[in-house]
Amino acid sequence: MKIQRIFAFLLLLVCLNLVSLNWVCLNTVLASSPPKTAAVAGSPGSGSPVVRKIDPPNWWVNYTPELTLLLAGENLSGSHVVSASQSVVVLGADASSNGHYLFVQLKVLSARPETAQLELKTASGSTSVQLPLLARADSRGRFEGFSRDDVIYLIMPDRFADGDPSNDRPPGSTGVYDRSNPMAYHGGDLRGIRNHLGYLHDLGVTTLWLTPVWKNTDSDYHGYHVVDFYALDDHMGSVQEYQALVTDAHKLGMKVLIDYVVNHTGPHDPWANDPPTPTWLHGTLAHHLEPSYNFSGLVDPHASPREYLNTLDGWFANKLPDLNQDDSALALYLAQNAMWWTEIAQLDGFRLDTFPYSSRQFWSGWHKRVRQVYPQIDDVGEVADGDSTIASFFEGGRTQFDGIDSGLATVFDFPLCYALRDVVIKGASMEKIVEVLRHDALYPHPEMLVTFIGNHDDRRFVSEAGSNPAKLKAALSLLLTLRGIPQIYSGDEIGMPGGDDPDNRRDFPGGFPGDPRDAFTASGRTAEQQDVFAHVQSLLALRKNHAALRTGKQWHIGWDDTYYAFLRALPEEKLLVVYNNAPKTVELNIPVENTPLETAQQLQTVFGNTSAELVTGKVRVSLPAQTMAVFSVR
Ligand SMILES: [Ca+2]
Ligand SMILES: [Ca+2]
Repeated sequence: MKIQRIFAFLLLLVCLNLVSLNWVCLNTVLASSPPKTAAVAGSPGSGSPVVRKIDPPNWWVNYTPELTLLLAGENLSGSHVVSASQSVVVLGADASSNGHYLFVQLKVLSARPETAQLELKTASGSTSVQLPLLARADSRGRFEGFSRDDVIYLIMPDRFADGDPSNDRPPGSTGVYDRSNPMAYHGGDLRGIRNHLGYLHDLGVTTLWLTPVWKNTDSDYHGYHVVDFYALDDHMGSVQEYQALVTDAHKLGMKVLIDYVVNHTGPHDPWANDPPTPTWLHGTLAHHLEPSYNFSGLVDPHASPREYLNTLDGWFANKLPDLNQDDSALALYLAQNAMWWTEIAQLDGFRLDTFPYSSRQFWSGWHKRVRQVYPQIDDVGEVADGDSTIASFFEGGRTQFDGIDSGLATVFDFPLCYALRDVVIKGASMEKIVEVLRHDALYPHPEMLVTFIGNHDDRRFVSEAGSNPAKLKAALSLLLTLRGIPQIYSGDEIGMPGGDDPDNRRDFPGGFPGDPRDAFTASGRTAEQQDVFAHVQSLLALRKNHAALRTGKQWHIGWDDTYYAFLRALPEEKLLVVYNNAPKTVELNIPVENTPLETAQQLQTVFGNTSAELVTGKVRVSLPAQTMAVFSVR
């Protein structure tokens, strides 16, 4: 059994390497059991069948009962597909009209790991392909998603740390490696992240979200222009490197989310010119809809397709081939792909890119398929809209007017992000934050919202007009005490500056050969960086030590234009958080009659350099400009 596993794993490694080189595992093992055959649609080609790529390159036993392979190559029309194994049954096969693609539907009956062999025969010849069927790793305690106990840390791997300079200029890459060019590769990779897990653990984050690590072309260092859904980018490292990163993260009690991009492919994906089915894409390179980035038509029960067609079917940035996930073959391909990455790398969840731009019917089916195998897995969707009525619409857990439950566990809280920036940086009224929170009833699970003050698409918080490190610390104070699952953008914890994209994606200091300072270490941080770092670290420790800050119900206690006081309450613990947004010290007298604080006897400071007292039905507290204090309530 163990030897079979090792053999299958070694074979997989060989396959993964060969697939990335546009070759495929060819097999000379003879069939030992009666073959199962299926007729293949399409007209015979002129030469022998050639298979260059198999998606997925392997599968697992005791996993899904059925599997559909997408083979890519030449002369695949008119094939018969024959399985050499009794435990793998060919249910059917369909070739694209040009013979470049072949879908093969399989039933996997194997109880033990094996390498399935499929023979493809046409009138002009034959070839065979191998499909390793592996044993699943122990899944106990895995695939459980994220929770309110987590804090997510967003990493753009190319800009975090270069742990392997040998992959900075991978052979065959058309990308430029140039650290002085903000639009080029800078050398960061998976090993670089793995090398700094200690730093992240020490900071206190629990979950890593890496921007996409799949294969891209040109200088698409950011990873969002995927050209192969089953390959890691050579700049990032190998699948084994990915597995090692996740394994080491898990050992530290940290989770890893995959950034999943299925609305579109990269402009150089082979599918752009040669799709596997006629309806694989919305339109063609020459004829497609212009994009729209407006979601209002999608959430409006009175809207006609005119109001949302360009949002759903338009080509993002007018250049990224828009996948038509309503093509049933593509929908299945993407669900299998999500399962494959989850299993191969033992991932904990998904960040779903450009969520509203794919059909809700697709997402609903995708979630059903993925959750049949991983019932606990969580995901967070990018719905980049500051309007809570729009953002909330996409959260799953209920059927909307269209009869569809998207299945999505939660969304990023863009409304709160924008409110925090307006309030803390520009001095907008605190009412803005209270108003966002007032809309929580629109969400089935507002407590699961992923909250943040910035990401890789926004100008750095500290570099917004009117911002400074003190305001960054103030915003982080609120972020890490308000309801939700906080997400921190790598570098914000040391106050990294940066303007609009791509300046907001500067290299993390110390992650790269020759860096003059190493901000991963206390001694390598400037006094200003250390000040922000220590602030974030202490807030994360506070959050870890006080369950009420993670899972307690949030109650408004008082607010005006410049302050906000709220309670985070569990039956066993209550914490009062008071934040002063004014540019000066204020003396607050906050009435608590008819609030859960009414019967409180004593307030004990657990964060901040001030004290508070309860005097005749009021909380009396003095707070310096743009600071927060947290009090334990007795
Ligand atoms: Ca590198
Ligand atoms: Ca789309």
